[in-house]
Order: sequence, then structure tokens, then C-alpha cells
Amino acid sequence: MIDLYYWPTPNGHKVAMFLEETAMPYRIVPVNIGNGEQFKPDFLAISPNNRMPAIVDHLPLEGGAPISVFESGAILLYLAEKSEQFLPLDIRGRTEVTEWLFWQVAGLGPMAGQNHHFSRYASEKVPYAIERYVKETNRLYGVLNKRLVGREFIAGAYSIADMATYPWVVPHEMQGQSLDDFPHVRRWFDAIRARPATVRAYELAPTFAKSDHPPSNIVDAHRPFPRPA
Ligand SMILES: N[C@@H](CCC(=O)N[C@@H](CS)C(=O)NCC(=O)O)C(=O)O
Repeated sequence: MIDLYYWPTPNGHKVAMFLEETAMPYRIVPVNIGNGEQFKPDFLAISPNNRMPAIVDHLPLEGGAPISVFESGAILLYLAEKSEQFLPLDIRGRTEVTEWLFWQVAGLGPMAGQNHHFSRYASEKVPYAIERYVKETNRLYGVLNKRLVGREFIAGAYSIADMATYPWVVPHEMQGQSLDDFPHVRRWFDAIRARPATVRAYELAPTFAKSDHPPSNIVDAHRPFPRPA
């Protein structure tokens, strides 16, 4: 059983998408980042950077004490290695997936995050910052579009690189981007959006977003909605 410390944000969706694809048993432990729950000592013990997502694997492959993992890229790698899914075993395929996974966690994620901050959330409108991050997001979408020419997914078969990237393309309008300008991204985006596991992962979101008080402290993600009180 995996505990997923989660709130419905792009980084949270990544891990939910993976768990729904593999049907690994998991429970959601809500971390309401709007209420400061990311600063609670119990959470900091597993995620010292006070960010979600994080996981705790109570049944590590090698046995022994539970393993906790923070940082979405590290979590996706851990789960892919454990399940032997969505990460090729051969060194060439594996390297391509990890390149693009790191591209997302070090590039698209932080740049689009700054874009969201300055375009939407900052109390002061700073045109220089807005322009800088909208342009950088645009450049990164162009890189992704080029990568997807002649490829169904980012690194061959559907992989953790796609799962890391997709949730950051979902808010493309808020980022000042139009998928009309990136036809290969649009095709890729539509294909991932239609996957049943993606649909299930995103169905989790409203349950948490609507309320500061999720139905219970620990929610069984495989129970039908609405969640039991
Ligand atoms: N590099 C981290 C980023 C995680 C992150 O920024 N999480 C945000 C939500 S998307 C968060 O927990 N924010 C809480 C805060 O800012 O205090 C990862 O990829 O997991």
C-alpha cells in the first residue's frame, strides 16, 4: 500500500496519473497547502522541502521499514522502478525518459509555475516578469512540439516523462499559450487526456478543491464518489 500525500495541483496530478495507470493500491492523505498543512512536523518528516506530493511505500520491494519519497520526479522514478512500468529497462530508452523527466521537473514545471504566479496570483502586476515567463513557457512548448514530431509520446511509449509533463500543459490558457500554435502538442495532449487513468486521476481533484475539509483524513482512492464522510 502506498500513501500519496496529495493536493490537486499539477505536481499532485502526476503521481495520481501514475498510480491510476498501474492500479497499484494507494490511499490519499490530503495535504491542504492552502491551509498550511505542508508545514506540519509529520509531513516535514517525509517531505523536508514543505512541498507535496510525497509518498510512503509501506511494502518496499526489499522489505524492511517503509520508504518515503519527496519530489515528483523522484516519486515517478521510484514507482516506475518498483512496478517495472512506464520506464524502459534498456539503457537507451531509460536515458531518453529520464532526460525528458528532468526537462519537465527542472524546466517546464518551474517556468510555468513562475508564469502562473506572475500572470495570475501576484498582487502586483510586473510586466517584465509576466513577459519573461510567458515567453519562456512558449519556448518550452516549442521544444516539446518539436520533440513530438513523428512521435506518439515524448520518449517512445507512454512513460513517466509524459505523466510529468501533461499536468503542466493542462493550464496552457492560463500560461498565455494556444495549442493551435503547437499541433503536435495538441495531438499528444488529447491522447493523454482521453486515457481512462488520466480521467480517473483528474476526477480526484474536485473532491479536494471544493473544501478545506476533505471527507476524511485518509481517503481510499479506489472507492466510488462521492467519498464517504
Ligand atoms: N519540485 C517539486 C515541486 C512541488 C511543489 O511545488 N508543490 C507545490 C504544489 S504544486 C506545493 O506543495 N506548494 C506548497 C507551498 O508552496 O508551500 C516537485 O516536483 O515535487
